Amino acid sequence: MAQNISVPDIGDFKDVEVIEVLVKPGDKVNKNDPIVTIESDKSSIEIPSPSSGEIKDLKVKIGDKVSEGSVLATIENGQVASAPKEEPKKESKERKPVIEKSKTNGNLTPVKQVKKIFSEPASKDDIDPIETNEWIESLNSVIDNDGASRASYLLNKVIDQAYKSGLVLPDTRTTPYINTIPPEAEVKSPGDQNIEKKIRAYIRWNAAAMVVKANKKSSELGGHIGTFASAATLYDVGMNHFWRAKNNKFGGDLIYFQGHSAPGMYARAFLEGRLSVKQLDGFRQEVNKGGLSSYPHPWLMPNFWQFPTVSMGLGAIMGIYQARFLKYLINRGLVRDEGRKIWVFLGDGEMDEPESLGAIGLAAREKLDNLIFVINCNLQRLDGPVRGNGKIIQELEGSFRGTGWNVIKVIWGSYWDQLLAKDKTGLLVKRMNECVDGEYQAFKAKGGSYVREKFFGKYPELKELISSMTDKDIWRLNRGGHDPHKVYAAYHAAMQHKGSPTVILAKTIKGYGMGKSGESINTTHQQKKLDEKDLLYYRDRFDVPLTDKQVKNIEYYKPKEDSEEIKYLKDKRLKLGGFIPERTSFARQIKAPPKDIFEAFMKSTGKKEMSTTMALVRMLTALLRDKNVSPRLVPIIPDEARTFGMEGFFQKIGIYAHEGQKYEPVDSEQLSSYREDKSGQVLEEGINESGAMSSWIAAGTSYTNHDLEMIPIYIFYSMFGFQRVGDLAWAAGDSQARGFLIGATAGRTTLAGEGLQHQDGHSHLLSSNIPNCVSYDPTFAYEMAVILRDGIKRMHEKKENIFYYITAMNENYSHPEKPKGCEDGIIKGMYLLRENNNKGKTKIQLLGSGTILREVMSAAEILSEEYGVDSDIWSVTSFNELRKDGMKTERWNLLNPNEKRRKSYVEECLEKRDGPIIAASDYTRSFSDQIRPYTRKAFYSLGTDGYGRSDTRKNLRKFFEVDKEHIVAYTLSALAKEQLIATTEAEKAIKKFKIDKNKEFPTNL
Ligand SMILES: Cc1ncc(C[n+]2csc(CCOP(=O)(O)OP(=O)(O)O)c2C)c(N)n1
Ligand SMILES: [Mg+2]
Repeated sequence: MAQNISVPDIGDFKDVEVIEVLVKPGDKVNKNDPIVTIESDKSSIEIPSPSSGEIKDLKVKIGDKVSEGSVLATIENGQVASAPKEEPKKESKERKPVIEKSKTNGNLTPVKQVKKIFSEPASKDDIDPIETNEWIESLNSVIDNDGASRASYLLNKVIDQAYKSGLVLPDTRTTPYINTIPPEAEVKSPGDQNIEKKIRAYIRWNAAAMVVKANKKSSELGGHIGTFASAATLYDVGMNHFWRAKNNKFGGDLIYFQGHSAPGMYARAFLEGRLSVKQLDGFRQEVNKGGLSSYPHPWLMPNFWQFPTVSMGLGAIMGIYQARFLKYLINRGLVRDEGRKIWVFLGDGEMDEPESLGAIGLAAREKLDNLIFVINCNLQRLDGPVRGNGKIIQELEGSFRGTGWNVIKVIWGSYWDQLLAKDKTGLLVKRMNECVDGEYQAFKAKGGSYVREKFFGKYPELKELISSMTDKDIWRLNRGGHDPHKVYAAYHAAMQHKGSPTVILAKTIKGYGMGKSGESINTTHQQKKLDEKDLLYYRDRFDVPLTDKQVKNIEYYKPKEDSEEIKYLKDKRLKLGGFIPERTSFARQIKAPPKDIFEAFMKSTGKKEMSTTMALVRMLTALLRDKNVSPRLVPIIPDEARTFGMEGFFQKIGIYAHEGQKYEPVDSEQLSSYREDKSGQVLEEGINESGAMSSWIAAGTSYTNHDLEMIPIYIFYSMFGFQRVGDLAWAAGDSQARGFLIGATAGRTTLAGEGLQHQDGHSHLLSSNIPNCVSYDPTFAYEMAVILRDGIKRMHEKKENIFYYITAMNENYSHPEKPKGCEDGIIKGMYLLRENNNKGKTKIQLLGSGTILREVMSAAEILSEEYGVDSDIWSVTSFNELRKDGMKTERWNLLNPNEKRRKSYVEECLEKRDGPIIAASDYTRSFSDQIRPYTRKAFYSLGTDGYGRSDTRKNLRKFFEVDKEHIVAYTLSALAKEQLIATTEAEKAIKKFKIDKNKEFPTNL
């Protein structure tokens, strides 16, 4: 007797279209054979036959709309005919992924519950296809009976045995070019697909409209449409279902948005009512208040953006260290483990940056299962394909799997599921595997018939497989990253995964929906103009309810507040705790330590010599005694603790190690023994300045990301600081990171033996370019102490959004007592250290900074004793700070021609002092030259321009002409030039100190 085959429970869907009828009357079908395919949103579902039998009647045709219970066909001889309610239950019971503990490794999750192993078609290498099939069948039977973990265990055992027997092992870096999660293991989205589809369409439209509008105003303004167009689904599924905002109950997930997808985030915030039309209209017009920044810049939009990501690669490394820092805070007991996640969105082209992949090993090693990378693999970057001749997804899979990440590939959308299931030859996967990205890009640019010929056409069996599909059907075969169901399932799996970080490799189409104007073509990236025709196409493609006139006016679309879309969108965010992105801080200040904490450094060290690095380390030790400051200090070192004399910290506060210490250290008896600890405080980063800097940024922004003010102190070779990680330092400024960067072993001549690559003569100039970086080059311990305490006070007590760069040297010398009342001058950048007035004759103003100040002091003695020249000696702690003050003052004077002229601090210091100025430092002349315009006096600078080289300190200072002898000779010459002494005096000195007038300028040597 014929029985009905009906549509089973398909969730929230109603009136979904039949897009394929896969059987005809008279066909014999087996249980689970597909009968029809129905389409909802951009996902398709195949309806399987609930039993075996012969199809009698077809009740539907392509184009019909069906809902749960609709009869599709009748079947005869079926043991069980249609049982829409019960049968799926049985199905779901059968298909329920077996969640077992892995017997081989901890990496298996339900998503790995494969139901099918694709066997390749019999090839000439297969000498016994029947035996091959038996192996595959037995594996399938293990999967069915004991689950995937057991199957995986057995496979691993077989592989181990093969290895022992000396067999060549298969290359298992990559898996077939299909989705990691098979359809039957996908967790279904609970969302209302129809509403979500609409919301997504409006966001897409508004994002594009915003860019096009800005460009109508001026082509200078720029913007990107294609990137967000390719990533809209990836963001929307996260926003609707996964990303939990910060509120008073939860710390919030942290999302690093792909920089140039920013228009999409603004477009959503507009629907959420967080941004106005006026603000959208102000995209990339920020000079007047209220505009929107081109990319995520917390500096420019401090209540909105959290992470600057647009410099390719930095998001990846900063995200990894962010996840690590969160674990650090948890393991140190400073924040609760709430299961917060760090999501990092990246472009596939961006993955070529060394910073993108450079730290993935750390993420795996540290088992950062709070970290999820989503790589938007639209196969294109700016100029063209990312890997025209290869497959970026496979390449990245190999890299990430190789380091131990959980990899989830989301390559194909639901439309492909039934094709893959129908393909019994395995040829479809074979074809998917063999096509390169250059071809995949063309498939999406050239249409259905092209795909039929070029993709399916290669094998007759595949052509046959799609013979009943129209070109339009073929064109509709979607990519995983555009299928909200596939994306949901992947995100869900990533959220559940334990023990390692997850990367989701989502295949998308660049410029998705842009049609001829920019879909999947090489110029997509820079497409920022859409003409009327393009805009109308875009509207139609996504069904945006705007009239032609509204489209021509490039109006934004926002449904009414009480519309189901807006209600839905807001409700989803409400359930997830609030809006994202949003930048806030509820951190409490850290009370600066009492003034006397550094008392010991205010006194003379007498005969005892030490370097400023040593002094600094002692200060840190003192800070570790302050109960407010101590727990918040985050010392960060890239494998140079011993160089800086910080090995004592190992025992004292421990080195952070998420697994504690599994060995007895070789030096366990020593006080400085290498102690690793789960709650260790020191971040010992290894030889990894970019990683250390990323850790520093994470700690320096903890006040906003974790509402916990921390004091990171990152100590590095000054030459491997700004020069090496300059872009991260820039991002730190943008992020408003607070903390200390210590450029140790600083100076061109102070670090004597190390040579050209180590000797830094310009880091202060690099730091001076970062607007919110305050930098100092102190000479004496008391200066360092005053600066350090002031820094803690300004940044961590008063919460100023600045960070400090302080240089510390490794030259040992004795330190004098702090002169009275110089604190203010130390902080402003210069103070009078000493006056030599004994002869009461010609006078010179001598300015010195860092280690060269001591050469200046010696020179002053010689000048006084041997040449009768008096001097004032100024310790310049910061030429950079002096310049800032000078610039501001000069600007004010120019703006106020009628007002009484103001004096810069430099001018105030020097105006009543006689004689020309000689300024010397261990940095290039441009460092001290910065204050030249504000001194209003004859000014001569001495510095270390040129490449460093190894030699003794004395020889180096002679070479760069910053030793006391050169300072004396040049001073006398300057006085002669100013006609304050006879030229013969200068000539005599030059001769006396054997200064070679014919020596080349050091920059040429
Ligand atoms: C360090 C750096 N170099 C170059 C750029 C300029 N740039 C911006 S986007 C882009 C292409 C990005 O391609 P991809 O990462 O694949 O992202 P998609 O737009 O395709 O999603 C380039 C080169 C940049 N922003 N940062
Ligand atoms: Mg790309």
